[in-house]
Amino acid sequence: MKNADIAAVLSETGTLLEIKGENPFKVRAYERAAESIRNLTQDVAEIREAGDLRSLPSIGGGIADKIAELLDTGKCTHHQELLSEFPETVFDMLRIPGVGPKTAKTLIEREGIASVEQLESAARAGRLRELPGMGEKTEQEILRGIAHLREYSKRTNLGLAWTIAEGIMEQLREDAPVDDMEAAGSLRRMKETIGDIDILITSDHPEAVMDRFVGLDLVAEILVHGATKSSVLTGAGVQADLRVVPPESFGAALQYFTGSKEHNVRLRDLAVRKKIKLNEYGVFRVKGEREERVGGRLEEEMYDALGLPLIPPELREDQGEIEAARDGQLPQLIEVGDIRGDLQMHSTWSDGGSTIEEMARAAKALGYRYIAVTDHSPSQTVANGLSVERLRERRKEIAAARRAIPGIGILDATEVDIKRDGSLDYPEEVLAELDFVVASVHSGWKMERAAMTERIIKAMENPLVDGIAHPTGRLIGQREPFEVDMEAVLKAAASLGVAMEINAHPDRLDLKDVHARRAKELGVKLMINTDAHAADQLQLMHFGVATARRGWIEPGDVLNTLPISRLRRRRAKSSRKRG
Ligand code: DGT
Ligand code: CA
Ligand code: CA
Ligand code: ZN
Repeated sequence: MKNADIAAVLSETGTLLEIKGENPFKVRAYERAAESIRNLTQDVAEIREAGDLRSLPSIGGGIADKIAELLDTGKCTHHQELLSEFPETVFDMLRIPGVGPKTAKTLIEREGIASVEQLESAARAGRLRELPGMGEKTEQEILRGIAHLREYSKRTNLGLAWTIAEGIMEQLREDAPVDDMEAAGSLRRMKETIGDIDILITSDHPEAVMDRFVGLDLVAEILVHGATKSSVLTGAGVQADLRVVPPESFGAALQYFTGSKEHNVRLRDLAVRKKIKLNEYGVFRVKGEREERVGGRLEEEMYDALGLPLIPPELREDQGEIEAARDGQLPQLIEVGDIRGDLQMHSTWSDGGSTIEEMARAAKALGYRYIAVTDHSPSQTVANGLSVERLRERRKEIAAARRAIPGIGILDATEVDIKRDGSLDYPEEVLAELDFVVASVHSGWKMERAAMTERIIKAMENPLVDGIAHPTGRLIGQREPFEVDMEAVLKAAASLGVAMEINAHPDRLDLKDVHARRAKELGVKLMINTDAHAADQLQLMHFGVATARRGWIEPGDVLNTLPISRLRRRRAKSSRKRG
């Protein structure tokens, strides 16, 4: 059993106990244990063999026994018993924004609701407003939540789709006769959600590759098994299409199947006017009745035939990239190699799974020159936020890590909570002691738009704030962004010189691509950070960089492409100027 599966069982146990109205400490213990397992970088099974599960953070005796049972049998009796007490769809209901354990309990016990469909019709019929703790507003919220969920459940988050596609390609590369292989479609464009995975290959033995593909372990259902195209449904519910194309058409097919459809339609219009024909087989010059093939092996040849430079896949959305290419105005997009440091991460001091030293070593191995350790502030009690005393205490460990690991700068930093009134969760003199401060909203999601906007801008006006983390608070497919006047926030960021984060975690990608692009237009500096809660999550940076690329961002727009000396100078200047 993988760590993620064990964490899921523990977290479900906590949720079911909460619905039952069990002791909150017990509920919390399961949630913490799940979080602790999720953040581990080592397999739980290995840890158990090496010693005692109880040595893990937040794992007590009772839970350790349940983990052992899971490792031995793949099941946990306690979890199974709890599951049997509730309708099978209880977790579907809980995924609806606006339905928490308390609401679920009321719905199940009072109304006998056992599915999302039943919930929807009850809400439509106005049957929920009479229930304790609910009202017409809750009813509307639930209906909106259901609609939102339906919209997102058709698509998969980029992070999951990426992992699945990499897994497929790795296995095919290992034991199938493939030559060229490339993921196309929205995945290559790095869209935040993916409808299906499209993989293209060339091969001398297409049937063998197809057989291997439909026989992969992760395949739950075979939709099509053909000689040149196969489609499967993976266990995670994501569809993957595999196409075999002739080598001389690989570039043409890659261009065609990368899309977007809108981008391709524009290209083909352009081609027609130049008496050129583009399709998934190649690019052809039309001479009367005859067509002369001018390319198709390489993707560049497709653009070259139109007199255009190759347009990076992330830009292919028909958002001005064709005009920019024509005018020689394509941006020099940022790359992962331009990033010199990661400016948001959590250590074991708050809710992270790795020590400061482990984070620093991992970052150094990635080639970074610095990191900012941004543990949470006190009001984040659930995330073990640091009191002023503990924040100062942490400084000793930072100093020790600096001595132990030369060659990487460790910024003594925080992710400080922006309170409801826009004030910050640490006093000024404490913020002034730090090397770097990002501020963010973690509470009061449902504030009015104007109030939320004012709240964030007030935080930015504090000269000790360097940047705003995950500026809209969204969790893709799980939680809507909060209401905020993004234009006003970005304008304030530009004039105050506060950086806006592109949070690289694939469930966040916040700012999103279009907001990043607008930020750049307004002259806002961005920072691309992983918000890693364990050392291995530092590798999520490329999702943030891809989102930045989709926002036309260049290295010069991004704070963490600068050397650390410039960051320090910037902070000193900003607090002098404004303070
Ligand atoms: P998705 O899967 O919904 O996230 O988005 P895509 O872009 O991956 O779309 P998909 O999988 O339907 O098709 C892959 C690419 O193939 C698409 O981006 C462009 C190309 N394509 C597919 N169907 C058409 C079409 O009817 N017309 C044109 N021009 N291109 C198409
Ligand atoms: Ca696709
Ligand atoms: Ca497709
Ligand atoms: Zn945060």
